[in-house]
Amino acid sequence: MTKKHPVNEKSKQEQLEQFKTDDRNQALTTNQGLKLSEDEFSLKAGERGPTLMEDFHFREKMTHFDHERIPERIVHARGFAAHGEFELYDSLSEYTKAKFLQNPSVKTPVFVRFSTVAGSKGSAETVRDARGFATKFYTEEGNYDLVGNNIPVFFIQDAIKFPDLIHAVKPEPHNEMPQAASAHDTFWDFVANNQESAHMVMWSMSDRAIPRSLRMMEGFGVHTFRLVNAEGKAHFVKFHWKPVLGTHSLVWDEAQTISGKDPDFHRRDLWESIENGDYPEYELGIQIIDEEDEFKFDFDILDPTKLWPEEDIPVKLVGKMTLNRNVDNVFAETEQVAFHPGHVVPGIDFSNDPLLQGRLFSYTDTQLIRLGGPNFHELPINRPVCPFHNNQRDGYGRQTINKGPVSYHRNSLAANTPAPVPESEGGYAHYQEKVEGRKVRSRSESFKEHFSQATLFWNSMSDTEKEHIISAFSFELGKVKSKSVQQQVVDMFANVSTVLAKQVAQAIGATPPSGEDAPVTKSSPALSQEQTIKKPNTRKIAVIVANDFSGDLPQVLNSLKQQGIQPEIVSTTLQNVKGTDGSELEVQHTFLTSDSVLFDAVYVVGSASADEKFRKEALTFAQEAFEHFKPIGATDEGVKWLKAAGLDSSPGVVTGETTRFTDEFIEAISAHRHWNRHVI
Ligand code: HDE
Repeated sequence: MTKKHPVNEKSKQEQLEQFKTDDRNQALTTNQGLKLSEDEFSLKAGERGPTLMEDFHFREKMTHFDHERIPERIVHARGFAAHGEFELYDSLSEYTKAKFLQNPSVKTPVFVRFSTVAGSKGSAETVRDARGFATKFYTEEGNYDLVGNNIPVFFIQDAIKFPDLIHAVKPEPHNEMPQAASAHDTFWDFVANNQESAHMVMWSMSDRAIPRSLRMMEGFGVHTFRLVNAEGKAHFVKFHWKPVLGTHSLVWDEAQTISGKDPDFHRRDLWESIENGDYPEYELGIQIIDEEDEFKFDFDILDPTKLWPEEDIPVKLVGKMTLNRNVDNVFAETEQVAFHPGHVVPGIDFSNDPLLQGRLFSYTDTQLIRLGGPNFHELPINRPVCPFHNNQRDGYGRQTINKGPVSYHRNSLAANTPAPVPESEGGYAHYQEKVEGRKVRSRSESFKEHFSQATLFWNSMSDTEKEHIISAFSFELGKVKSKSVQQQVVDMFANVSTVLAKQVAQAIGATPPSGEDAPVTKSSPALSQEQTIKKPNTRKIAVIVANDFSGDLPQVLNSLKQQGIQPEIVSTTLQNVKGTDGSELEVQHTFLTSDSVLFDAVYVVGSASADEKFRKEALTFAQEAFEHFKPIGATDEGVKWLKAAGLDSSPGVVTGETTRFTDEFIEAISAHRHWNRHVI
């Protein structure tokens, strides 16, 4: 009988607890446990003399500090994570034998890391980029990692091109500019010369690349995987995460301002939501294709630049993930977590997607340099919750103390253990797909059509979404210096839509394409965010209040809170504001410390005694929110101010003159943006 590793018999949370330490109220010691009497002065030969070599305390402290940094991730460096759990709705035994997908009463602990792709570790979070959405399920059969993005397709079809893509999008090497941005020559040169990128570029130029919140974006496994059931029958599968709050975005001007006002906008939002008990939730969805139907589609299901339209292959919602616990230490957990698409469990297998196949190599390789050796699986955040035993030994930072003389297979001295487990008893056996072929460096003909789904995406957008895409291309290409690259991109995207290409050409001074778009034959409504779930929950409202506000205000704020809306008071100083009836409100922000871009809506209350400066500050908030198509409410003096500024009678602007003010304001907040507003 093998003895279980004691750590692994615990739940993930209990397991992590064992590694935690609270340094508060403890004596200060060296790492060897020696109590220290002093921590401010190095040991010197005389008060004004040189520091002595003998000062082991100084050397230990300084050496540790000197070595505190590890390499940031080559991609997805800027990330933030949280713990949670996954619950299944119904058994998926029809499709897979994965144990965590059998029993709805089992809760599987998860750790999810969200990230941007291109920016360095300290870069702003609301940049235009894909977002990583990586989930580690700590299952009883080992860790399963679903390492996805918030965009369902990718720029390239073969992993061998990944270094080229990333070199092109990262800051240009001669001057290391621009940070966390694709709006530069090398990225667009790559796009124009690697036209398989067309579909993903359409997504990157859309609102999907500037999510409002990590809680409000979809996740996609991107590749085609396989689910295999207990009878050995396989189905092709694509994985989806659907946010319960719907899929929502920022507008570009707002996103850029937030980058300066709060570069931590997304992590703050996630952190605060979890602290407030507004736990982010995502439903897991699967699309299934029978193996027999592999060739029934007008695209190759192994091509990662193609999605499976939801209208043709419905997404079945199979479970829900809830993120309910913030990390205790970002380095120990978020930074040291090591994801890998090859961390699978029995019942989940790969397809021959050449992008996926290459990823199966890259992720372990990158951890070796990033986490300093082959023992990263022993780090608390990476440990499975089930036992793990093998003949691997030693290496930097090894923590496990493996007992006994035997560390090889096959052996007789340890009765040939640790022993392989038959498939029937839970041993992983790769799906026996029949494969044969010549060794070739080439691409399948079925991968060579790059524009039909890019066009499907364009055709599925609302007019507003199309405008945003045109503006995004115009912005990005407007920053490109090479006229030739600009023209190449315009010519390339004429294959998607001449309407798009003509408008972009006009904006950047390139030659527009001739011709017209073919009539629309197909669209996929699921691709448009216009169709998404809209709720008022967790929307943050700036309530602009001065002393002598009307006594009704606390009641209005309570009604908003009952809908899950989060009003936060903004005023001139952080002193409490007082109402005419003597009530007081705590102020959370001042005009100096906050800005309308950090809120989902603005509610101008003011007061008759507020001065001119206050009125101007309040109107700056309202004006900016107006230009970002956000809901605006006004009561009391605020109504007069909005009227005088001409902001009162547009869609999504609700003033206290209506008797149903609170209800109408909640409706306006639930709509999120009012695109039919006329903004100059
Ligand atoms: Fe990754 N990717 N990737 N990627 N990826 C990494 O692994 C790579 C791709 C994704 O929060 C790296 O641990 C190759 C697609 C996420 O820790 C690295 C290719 C998708 C994360 C790597 C791809 C992803 C990574 C860098 C082309 C969506 C962050 C650090 C074949 C399905 C995980 C690390 C986290 C991270 C390689 C393409 C998602 C270098 C070679 C497609 C979410 O191994």
